[in-house]
Amino acid sequence: MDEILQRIERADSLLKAAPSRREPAAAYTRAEEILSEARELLDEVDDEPRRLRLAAQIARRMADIDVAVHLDHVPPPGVARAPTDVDDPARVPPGQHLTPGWPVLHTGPVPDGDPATWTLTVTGLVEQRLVLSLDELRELGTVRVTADMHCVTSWSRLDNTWEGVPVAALLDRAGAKPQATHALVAGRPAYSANLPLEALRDDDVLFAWGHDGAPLPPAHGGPLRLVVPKRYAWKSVKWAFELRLLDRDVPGYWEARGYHNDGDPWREQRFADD
Ligand SMILES: Nc1nc2c(c(=O)[nH]1)N[C@H]1C(S)=C(S)[C@@H](COP(=O)(O)O)O[C@H]1N2
Ligand SMILES: [Mo]
Repeated sequence: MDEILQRIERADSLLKAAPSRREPAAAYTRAEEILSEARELLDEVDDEPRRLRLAAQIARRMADIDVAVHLDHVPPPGVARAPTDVDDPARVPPGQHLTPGWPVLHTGPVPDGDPATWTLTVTGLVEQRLVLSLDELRELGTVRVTADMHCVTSWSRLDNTWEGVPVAALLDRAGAKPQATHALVAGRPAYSANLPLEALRDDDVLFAWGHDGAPLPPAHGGPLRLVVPKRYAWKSVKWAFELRLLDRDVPGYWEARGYHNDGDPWREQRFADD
């Protein structure tokens, strides 16, 4: 515990001093290393609520570092500018700012995803387990949804037009068993996010293969990603390969590492201790 708190304190003093340093990037990199060490030590904390609180403190600082050094708010080549001149509080959740670009954020390498062989498995508490190709997903009913994307690191990208299949259509096809209440969506290389089935049934929640009229770029989760516009973007699992229905809520990758379990941007549910 103390070793974790000591590292958080050291990271804080580095982060505080970083902007006035001659080489701020070096200070951020060092702080990131120290916070990674702290995160590894979390496994030794047995008290689960305390572990999650510490994880939230670490995750919050890591998100600040992402904003300070990793996020380039210029649209990369081939990505259309998203609107940034919107000043409507009903459109921009608290604490968010608009970016014209589309930052790429994920852990691990971008997996090799051949659209011709990619499959999505619907399993767990279902009447019928499904393994569907992209063509089979399309046949279930293609829709387009225009929605905003809100990342917990504080950028929002407005007006994304997603093309995909509603998760509700998949749930209807597979048949959720009566005891199924939640789901875990898994993505490559080793990622997941949890949601209540009710949230997945929302009509803006899709497994998407298209974005703004083009195939979803590999860096953004192509060939297939989950899109959950009403939650922070970490719930929008890229390179999605499995939807597993459960009779309980099982935390996903970030939910186990200090992010909020629900992640509603309008309520600023960023971290586990918010
Ligand atoms: N498979 C996978 N999906 C993922 C992630 C990841 O690490 N792996 N990161 C999530 C996070 S934290 C964010 S903010 C969004 C970013 O999506 P983007 O890169 O298309 O902007 O993807 C989410 N989906
Ligand atoms: Mo994120």
